[in-house]
Amino acid sequence: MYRLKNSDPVLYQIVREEFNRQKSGIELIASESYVPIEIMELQGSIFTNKTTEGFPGRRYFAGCHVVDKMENLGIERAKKLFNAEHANIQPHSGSQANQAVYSAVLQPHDTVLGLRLDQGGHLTHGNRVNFSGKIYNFISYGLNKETELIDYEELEDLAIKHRPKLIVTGGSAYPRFIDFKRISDIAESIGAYFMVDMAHVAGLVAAGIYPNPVEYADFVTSTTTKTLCGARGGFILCKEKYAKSVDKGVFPGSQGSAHLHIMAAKAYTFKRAGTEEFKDLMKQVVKNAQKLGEILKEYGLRLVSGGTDSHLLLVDLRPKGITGKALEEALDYVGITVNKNMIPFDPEKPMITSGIRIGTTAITIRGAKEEDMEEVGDIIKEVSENIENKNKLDFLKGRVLNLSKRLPLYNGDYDIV
Ligand code: DSN
Repeated sequence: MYRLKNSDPVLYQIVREEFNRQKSGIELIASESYVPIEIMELQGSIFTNKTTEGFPGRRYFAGCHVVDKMENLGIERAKKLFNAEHANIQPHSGSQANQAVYSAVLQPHDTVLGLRLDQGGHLTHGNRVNFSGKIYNFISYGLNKETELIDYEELEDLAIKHRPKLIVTGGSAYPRFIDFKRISDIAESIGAYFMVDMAHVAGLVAAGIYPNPVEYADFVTSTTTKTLCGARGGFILCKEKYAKSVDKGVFPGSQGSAHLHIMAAKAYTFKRAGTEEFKDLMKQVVKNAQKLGEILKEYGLRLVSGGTDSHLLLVDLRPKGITGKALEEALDYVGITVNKNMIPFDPEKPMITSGIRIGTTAITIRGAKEEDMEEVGDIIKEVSENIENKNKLDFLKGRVLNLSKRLPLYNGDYDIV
């Protein structure tokens, strides 16, 4: 970044500061990953100069014969990876992918069922402060209080009672497999569309270690970040019969020009996620999450639903009498990044919470194995017991730094100069 260094040294220093933060810390935010360097190259590529609207072969701008090739390549790769009939890879984010499907099949005030945000869902699944909850009549379903799994019976009762036009599932803090077939059957029985937001688990789906929702859903939305470990954007998969309405829902329904530099990075993401190396990575991600879960349980914390089938753990901190906010801050101080998170039926407010959400994608990309999870788990335990003890936290900072050195970011093969 020598040009930036000369032309904007202030911004250059901020980039370096973030690089150092990422290098020297341990990242456990469940929606994060470290992208391959090729993704950064493509996101910073000359495709950023090109403006276009429409789809390959049907553009509103000239000079698109090259970007058409690139978009078609990305579409074909996405379809192949997930065994889908149609793919739209233009959504700028997961939220925009969801907005585009809603725009494709719903009218304002239509009724939709979605998983509650505070029980694992996502803002765009009908939260009242989000566009989804403002424009559409979302009815929320939740989890069974005992099992902390989706309450499929409640979902079915709500579906029969409210006759939604669309049922949405998937979310940001649900550690377990979702029974897509069961929800698909419910949707079919009342003539509703069925949409799965697989953003968190898309990499696991690509690797064949999480059920593929494409088999059951009319629409599948996702990001290419998170477990797919790629570009910062979104995409939609659907059956061929919905291709036209989904494309229209994206453009002109909810977006204007495409972000071609990000799209190129998505095309790379889909190729890489089909490799054996990626499958092995995803298997290790889940093994690491399960190992860390065991360690935290042994320490006396409670895992929502008892464990995980994925990259994600939702940890109930109440057995140790601490809040999500306090532990998030103390872990951040020592260099471990997590996010405070509501647990199901949480008595605390969203800015405090009784839980934290932990994901193992990023640390696994750095080469972490089960034995490293023992160290991570032990540091989390020590931090939990010493939240107010600055001297002890300062000591633990050293352990985090050692671990981060043992697991160098990009194998130490990337620098900003
Ligand atoms: N939905 C947020 C998360 O899961 O962290 C951001 O993608």
